[in-house]
Amino acid sequence: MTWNVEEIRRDFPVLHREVNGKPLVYLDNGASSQVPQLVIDRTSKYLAEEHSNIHRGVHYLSQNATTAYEAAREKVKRFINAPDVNCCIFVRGTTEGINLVAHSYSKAFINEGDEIIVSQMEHHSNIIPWQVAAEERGAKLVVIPMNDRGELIIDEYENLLNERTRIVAVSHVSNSLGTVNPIKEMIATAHKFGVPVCVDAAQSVPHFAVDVQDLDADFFVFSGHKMFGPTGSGVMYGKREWLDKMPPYQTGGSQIRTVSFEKTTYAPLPAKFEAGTPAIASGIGLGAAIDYINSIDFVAAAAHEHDLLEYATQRLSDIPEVKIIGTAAEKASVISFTIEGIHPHDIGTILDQQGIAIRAGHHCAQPVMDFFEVPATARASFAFYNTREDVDKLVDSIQKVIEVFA
Ligand code: C6P
Repeated sequence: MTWNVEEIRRDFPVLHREVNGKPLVYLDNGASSQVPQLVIDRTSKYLAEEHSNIHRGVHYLSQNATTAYEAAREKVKRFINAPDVNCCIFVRGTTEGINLVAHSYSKAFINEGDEIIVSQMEHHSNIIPWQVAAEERGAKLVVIPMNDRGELIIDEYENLLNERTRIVAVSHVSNSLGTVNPIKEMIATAHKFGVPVCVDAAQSVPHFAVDVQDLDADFFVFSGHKMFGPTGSGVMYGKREWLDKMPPYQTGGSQIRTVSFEKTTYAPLPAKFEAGTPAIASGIGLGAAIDYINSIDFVAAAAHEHDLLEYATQRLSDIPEVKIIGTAAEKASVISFTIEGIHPHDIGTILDQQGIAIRAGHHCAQPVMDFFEVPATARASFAFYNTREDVDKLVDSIQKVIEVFA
């Protein structure tokens, strides 16, 4: 099946607006992807007709909302092929999900002298929670290095694993470089040492199908707003063998079995990790985003994105002043680049005047910037609704930026 990008674009209302008097060219999907009408409609239907608190009401609306929210959890289960719906914990996003794992897992399993492995290309959300956990537990953070192309050095990773390693936390796809890590192999290697792996999947789920059982991931965390869903939605999947032994991250309403002033006992999964009223509309919206992904040809979408990546890489490589940061053999549709003598913020600002949205900055990955000895990069990140014409506009505008600064 060929990819009909024009038809797909009709599903996303925002793509048809103008910005600064120019048709919007949205190339900041790594930060947040756009939302299809289906998700907008489902979320507003909930807010207009179904809104109520969940898991606690005997009245019609509450039961209805509970059913819709739990149906979204079922969709999540099928989307990642989780073995058990109750191991899919709703969170506000990847950041909250990783904080949950780092806090709760480290309390149960990490002690003085233990080691936590992260990688050099991690987003701050997959560094700092582990750094804090290491400080609190007297453990050490160990870092998998990468090469000049922005690929993890797998031989070094294998050497870092040892009997002190308690967990590996690594991204599936790097947000700043686009690198797709060999996560299945990395998990298999960690498991030889009996070590679980927490996968930051924020940048993989929007681009290709995932299967947590095939990967054998112990924890798998992602955000709804990067996969065509609303902000405030996200998922932390964990294997039951770990989740059952981990203490709650937050405590309060909805997650208990019994409470007295002497002692509290906790509800079974998933409630144990879902204290308080959740982001109900966002969770239902995430379910609708999964419906949307299921309604399109996701394999053809990935092929289309790959074509955009190759085309953009080729066109940007033809500009001598442009340097692409991150040239891994396996990449998702993310291109970071610098232009000699021009700060990425200036690039981003001038492109914005042309209606082109990219991201400029350190992308919450300062260790990556340090490695490549740049303060920041400009980053174009593509989704399946982008076109070769978007790439042409990006390239033309970059040429103009270079002329302005010449
Ligand atoms: N990256 C980007 O522009 P939240 O903000 O919780 O939804 O996701 C955090 C996060 C964690 N891991 C990775 C790999 C990410 O890319 C992100 C978010 C955005 O690249 C905002 S910094």
